[in-house]
Amino acid sequence: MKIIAADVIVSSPGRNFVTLRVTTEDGVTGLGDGTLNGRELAVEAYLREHVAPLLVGRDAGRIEDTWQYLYRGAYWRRGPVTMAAVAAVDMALWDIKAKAAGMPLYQLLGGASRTGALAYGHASGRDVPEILDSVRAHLAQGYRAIRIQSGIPGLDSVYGVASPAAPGQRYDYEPARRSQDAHPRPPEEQWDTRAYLRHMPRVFEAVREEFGPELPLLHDGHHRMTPIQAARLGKDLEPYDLFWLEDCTPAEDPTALRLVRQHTTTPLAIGEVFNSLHDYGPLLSERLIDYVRSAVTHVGGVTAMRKLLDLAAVHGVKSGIHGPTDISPVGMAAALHLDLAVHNFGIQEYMPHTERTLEVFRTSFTFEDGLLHPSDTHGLGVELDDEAAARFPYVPAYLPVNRLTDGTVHDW
Ligand code: EZ4
Ligand code: CO
Repeated sequence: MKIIAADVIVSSPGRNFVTLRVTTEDGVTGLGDGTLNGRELAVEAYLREHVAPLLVGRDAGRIEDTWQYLYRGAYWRRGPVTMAAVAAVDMALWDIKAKAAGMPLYQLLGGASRTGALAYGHASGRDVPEILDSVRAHLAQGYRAIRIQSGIPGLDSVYGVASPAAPGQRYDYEPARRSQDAHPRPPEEQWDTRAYLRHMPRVFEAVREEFGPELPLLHDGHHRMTPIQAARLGKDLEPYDLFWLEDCTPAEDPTALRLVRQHTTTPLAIGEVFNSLHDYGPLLSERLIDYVRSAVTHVGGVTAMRKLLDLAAVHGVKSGIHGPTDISPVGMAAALHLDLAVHNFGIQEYMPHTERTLEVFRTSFTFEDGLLHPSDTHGLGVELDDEAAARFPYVPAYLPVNRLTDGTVHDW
């Protein structure tokens, strides 16, 4: 089945998404997600200028060969822009293969290993009463596992804390700030690690006191601690039995986790900013983490994610696929097919997309009783409405930059 077209669609139904649509001579189409938060137009240009022309005329069925051709064949391999582009192609080709086979993708990946994928939701608040309300609201929506992020006394705005919802509105969290300015600057947030380290154990103490020992609780450190600070937080949170502590140190130095691991039994997760299996370095072979956090969209697609999860399985490490709203519904669907199929599934991050996003992306996956299911629709199970997409053109939007209270730039 020859590829006759590869079109890039950038749309902004509430936030920006980069989608690749591959069309074959038989009229079968496949979608892939190449969204890279705040750098969408770089992926668009990479796909349009350097990848799409290579796809036309290729056999859509040769997924592994196409992956290797785009990865190894480019000489300049890896990097977030390149790998998001490779991922978009890879997802689209798996979508086509599964549609042509008349199956949902998870069947091609070995079939279902479970009835659904345990999802975690995102509770947050500026203070403990707001957090407890947010946890209650998530439990009422059916979530069976919950991430907790908290405001820090003395800091105005902190990663992961949603602004309180207006009456009747959803409690949304979206870190990339949109601007109609053609060349906007990223917004800035403030940070103080010592204040954070003092405050978080109190937050988890209050949540456990209110909701008991059963509920799986997660927390994201978002790359802000030094190894010794992360070791201390892991230790201080041990009484509250976290499901995981995510991204406790900056991810570019995987060896930092050796020190953290020596000090705490709090399970560790890392990898959302990784764009290659090789970024994990010794993390898997030395068993320095418990969950891999890569996104299908950023690690190079279904092909790369399957290899990563198989390598993780060899070392007893489980999946925790990244699933914020900056992963499009296409990337989310790809994650759900893998979640259903692989043996070493751990948990799936889930932040529902807005109504507006779902006008552009027609999804079929379901969320029921805390479990996600990709549905039995053939392929990935997501289609893109071109007319709706055209109504939402690109809007510049950037993630925040973080500064310490003295002005020093810090990891966000
Ligand atoms: O900040 O996806 O675990 N989830 C996260 C996300 C990331 C955003 C960055 O684009 O850390 O909220
Ligand atoms: Co994270």
